[in-house]
Amino acid sequence: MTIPPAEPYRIKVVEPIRWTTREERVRLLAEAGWNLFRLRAEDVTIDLLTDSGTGAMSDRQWAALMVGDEAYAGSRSFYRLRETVEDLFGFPHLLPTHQGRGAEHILCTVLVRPGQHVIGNMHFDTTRAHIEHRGGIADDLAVEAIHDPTARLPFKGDLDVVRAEALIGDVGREQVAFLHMTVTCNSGGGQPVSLANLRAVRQLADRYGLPFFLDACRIAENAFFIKEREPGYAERSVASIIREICDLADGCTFSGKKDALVNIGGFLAVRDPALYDQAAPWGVLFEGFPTYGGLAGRDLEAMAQGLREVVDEHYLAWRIGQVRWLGEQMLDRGIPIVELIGGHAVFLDALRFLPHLPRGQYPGQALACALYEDGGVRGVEIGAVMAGRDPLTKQERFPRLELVRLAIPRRVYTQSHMAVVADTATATFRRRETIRGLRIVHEPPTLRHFMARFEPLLS
Ligand code: P61
Repeated sequence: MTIPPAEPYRIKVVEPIRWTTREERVRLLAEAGWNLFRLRAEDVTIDLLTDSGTGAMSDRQWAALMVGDEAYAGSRSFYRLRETVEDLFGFPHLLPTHQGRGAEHILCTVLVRPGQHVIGNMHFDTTRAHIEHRGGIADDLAVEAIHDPTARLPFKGDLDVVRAEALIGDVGREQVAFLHMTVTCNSGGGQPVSLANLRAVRQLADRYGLPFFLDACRIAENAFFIKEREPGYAERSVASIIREICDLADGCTFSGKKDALVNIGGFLAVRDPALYDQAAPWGVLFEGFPTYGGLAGRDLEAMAQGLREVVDEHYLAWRIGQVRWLGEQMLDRGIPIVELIGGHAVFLDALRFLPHLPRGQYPGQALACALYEDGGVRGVEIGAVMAGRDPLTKQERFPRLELVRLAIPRRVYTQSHMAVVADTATATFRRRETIRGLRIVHEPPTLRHFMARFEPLLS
């Protein structure tokens, strides 16, 4: 697949960004308690906090907003979205939701009973929270290589099917609610899942009579990797690969804020009409009537149009190529990152970047703050601060990986912005020995990632 030589779009509307000075940023960091979630977005020059809901819509999506049908029941826009989802994914029954977690809420309400396991490669944190909210247990059973940032393997998002089957054997089939594969695997570094593995997951589901769902929010990016890396798929269209993935599953939860190229929206899509009938009343309760699901008719239109655009292979080649280009710049300069480079983000390895900082001084958080100080670039810590404390023992949890994610919004930043990010990371890397650890000065009882305040240690 050839990557277009420049952005495969031109810019019709612009949004100014603000360049700040280092002195300002040092002051702003102190005011925010060294927690980048507490910054005002206008004080960030290049915002790589998330690729979720931060993409740019196309002229056709903006035009689609105008034809949104705002009927409470039976909106034309709902039917358009349903047709699009059925066309692309093959799931005929659709419940729109305000975003991905709304779909997780409905699915877990219907399928998870207290004490049951939901087995996946690596559950995203909202999925895990919804499973646990129902009294369930979320098991992350991706292949071992996903924990090794230096393992250069093509499909590190795959499920370890042997361990998954052993777990089913241990707890008993009745104690498993469903299998859930996140494509690409966000929490594991945006790593793709292979079709061979998804087929094995389907066989596992069939052996035990278990439902199998996808978290499909980055499915187009995953399909692109399959085309690039999996033998036999080079000549296949991304759209047909998406369909082949979905044909293996019973349905999907979906956050439209990623691969549907919209700022808000999501859905639950299922194959089985009986499951739809069970889910729809919960949809009404949590989200809204089943033909709008907490969204405006115009949002449904924009999502339908976005799904049609995301399978454009020039777009996808550029998108994945842009993330890869940024990662390769880092590698060329000796900066430690998670390899292979994933689909939506470059993940800096804070433990190798700042080996002088002990885990208890939050090297990921310190590195994220240093990048902001050096260039106004905002990423997000994915490490001990995010993991928080064990709910029972209240002890801090130190996950095996301590990362800073630089997630690239879709169609928003140009190549020269990416060059600024690479230069900023290089400047931070050059002064890495001067970067101090942090200590927490305020810690809320839950969700400290968003609200905690820190202070740099003196030495
Ligand atoms: C992100 F820190 N992702 O990556 P919703 N599944 C998957 C996701 O990546 C995902 C959702 C489901 C976000 C946003 C985010 O604590 C956080 O539409 C694979 O956001 O409900 C979201 O989709 C949920 C970041 C969300 C967070 C919650 O940045």
